[in-house]
Amino acid sequence: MASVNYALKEISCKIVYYGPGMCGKTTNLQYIHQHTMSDKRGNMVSLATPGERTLFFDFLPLEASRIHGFRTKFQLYTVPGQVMYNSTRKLVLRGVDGLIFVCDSQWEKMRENFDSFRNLTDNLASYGYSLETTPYVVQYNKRDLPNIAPVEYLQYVINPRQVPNFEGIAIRGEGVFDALNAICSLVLANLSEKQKTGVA
Ligand SMILES: Nc1nc2c(ncn2[C@@H]2O[C@H](COP(=O)(O)OP(=O)(O)OP(=O)(O)O)[C@@H](O)[C@H]2O)c(=O)[nH]1
Ligand SMILES: [Mg+2]
Repeated sequence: MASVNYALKEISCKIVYYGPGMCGKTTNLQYIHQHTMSDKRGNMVSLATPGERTLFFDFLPLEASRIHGFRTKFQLYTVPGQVMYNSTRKLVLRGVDGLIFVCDSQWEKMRENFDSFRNLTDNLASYGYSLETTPYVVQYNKRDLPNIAPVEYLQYVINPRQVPNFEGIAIRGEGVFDALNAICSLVLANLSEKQKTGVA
């Protein structure tokens, strides 16, 4: 969970990109890395197979502006989408503060999207977390491809809770910062609410 260091006046939050294999999670992080001022980010660490599939995770630390005098840091992670790496996905979720669920918009990926979303729910539950209490947004990626489902359909299948959703073309950066900004705001609002009620 988010850590607040009063001595250093620093808040640190963990954001995880989740979704099926090849939906574009790593591509989101690469775009953010390439389009963030170097003094606002650390190095991106990617542990990938030779075929560029995420093997363990990607990691990118970012620094946002000060809020009430506190330096705000976001640690961005991706999970490996391949079904066989579930124990790693579970590990990456530990201590998550907010999620971006990345969907592959292509019709033929619908089952994988759905299974990945269910897998996310199960893995959160193994820590006693849930999507009721963990802020998340949805990014419908690959909107540039020809065989894609309409957003209304994706909303029906993946997003019955109607959380904020964004169309994305991560290879061109479309929808990448929209989704990131939205989840960062939700995470900070959630943290502030928890502090007020004394939960955090
Ligand atoms: N056409 C298109 N291709 C995309 C888009 N986003 C990502 N890709 C491509 O999809 C492939 C997989 O992207 P990754 O970002 O590696 O996918 P991932 O979700 O990290 O996959 P895993 O690490 O296996 O879970 C790459 O070839 C990307 O260039 C997009 O918006 N449109
Ligand atoms: Mg990846």
